Amino acid sequence: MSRLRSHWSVFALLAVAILAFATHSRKVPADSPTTHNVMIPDEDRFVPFAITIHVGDSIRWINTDTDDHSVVSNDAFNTAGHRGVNQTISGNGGVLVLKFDHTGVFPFYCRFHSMLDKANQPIAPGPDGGIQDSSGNYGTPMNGVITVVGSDN
Ligand SMILES: [Cu+2]
Repeated sequence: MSRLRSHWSVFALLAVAILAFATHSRKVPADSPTTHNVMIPDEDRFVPFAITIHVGDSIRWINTDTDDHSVVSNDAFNTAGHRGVNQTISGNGGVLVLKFDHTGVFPFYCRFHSMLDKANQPIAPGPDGGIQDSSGNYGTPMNGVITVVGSDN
């Protein structure tokens, strides 16, 4: 093979490799829809507490506790859609899936383990509400927050 032809085949091979890489990269966009799990363990909490997802992604809440829990949206601060959510997730494997098509913040509570007013706003834990432990102290409500980034569909 001549020196010139050899250079050309190396160039052609490189071009094919770059093209294949570029095509492959385009087929796996960063915003391909994903379903993220938020677990409820054998305790009154959501894990993770805070999660950031992309527009078009879904959240799947899975209740592995023996008690029922719920997802209630906070209307005042909910900019990510799904206003007025009030869904029970049964104990021992209950599941709730919500898809998010808008950017924003979605704070949510469990209505059984938070003290909420009529507009689903949390009321500060205290003598009038909240979770009271055996020693009489009031703890934080069971809640979590989803931040949706990207561009609105
Ligand atoms: Cu709960």
